[in-house]
Amino acid sequence: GKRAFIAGVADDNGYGWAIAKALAAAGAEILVGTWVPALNIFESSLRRGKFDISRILPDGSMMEITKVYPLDAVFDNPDDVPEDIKTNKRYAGSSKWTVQEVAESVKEDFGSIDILVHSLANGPEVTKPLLETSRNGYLAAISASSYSYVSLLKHFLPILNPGGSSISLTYIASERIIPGYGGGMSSAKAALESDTRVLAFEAGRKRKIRVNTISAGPLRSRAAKAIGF
Ligand code: ZID
Repeated sequence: GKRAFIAGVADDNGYGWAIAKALAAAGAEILVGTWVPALNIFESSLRRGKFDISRILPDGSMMEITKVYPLDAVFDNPDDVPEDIKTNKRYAGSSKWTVQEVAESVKEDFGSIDILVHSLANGPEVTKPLLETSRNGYLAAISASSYSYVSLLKHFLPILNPGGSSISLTYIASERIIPGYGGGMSSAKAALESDTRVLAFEAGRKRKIRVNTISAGPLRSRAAKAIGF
């Protein structure tokens, strides 16, 4: 069977969860990466059975998540982590959650994966029009929503089995004007789409890994509600 790592699952409402279920239904083993600040509530909800109905697969069995890894995809390695995050209560309770460390942990635990899914985005100023977006807000959107994918693929590439596949989720606001998708999120998705082409070329040549992005339709995830979509 195939093994999948899905980055960006913190509840049962988003694309990451739905993709995990589809892959589980197709027989894949499921590993997920959960944003550090959301980890406790996700793990306790899982344990308490809050997602049990959502875990039911078409054949009546339940999706098993083999392991949940804490992840913050805006940090590549411990040297990148600023002091205020290191000492933040929600982060100090977990360890090895930078992208490089998560890839190393997955390698230690399982050796390799076949499928890498990026289902995460964050734009702190998403509700602001681009004209009112600060430099920091714009760069944060790009860091969390675009470079996070470059970094994930870079660090997981050595443990992605040749013939494997990687996908991310994008949004058509990259190509067309969609008021309300601000804060540099439209720019971040444009970067993600361009990077997908370049990374498909590079990862295809380097390790025979396919790289695609899917332009998603509307789904009332936590992230979508935050924008009022
Ligand atoms: P979600 O909240 O379930 O997933 C986002 C996840 O990212 C959450 O679990 C966060 O905890 C996690 N996260 C945030 N920052 C970090 C970080 N630094 N490190 C690690 N994890 C982090 O929301 P979702 O399922 O909507 O989002 C998944 C992907 O789908 C994102 O790339 C979205 O941009 C993309 N997407 C979603 C929608 C949608 O409707 N939900 C659309 C397009 C793309 C869309 O906005 N019409 C109107 C709107 C849309 C489509 C059509």
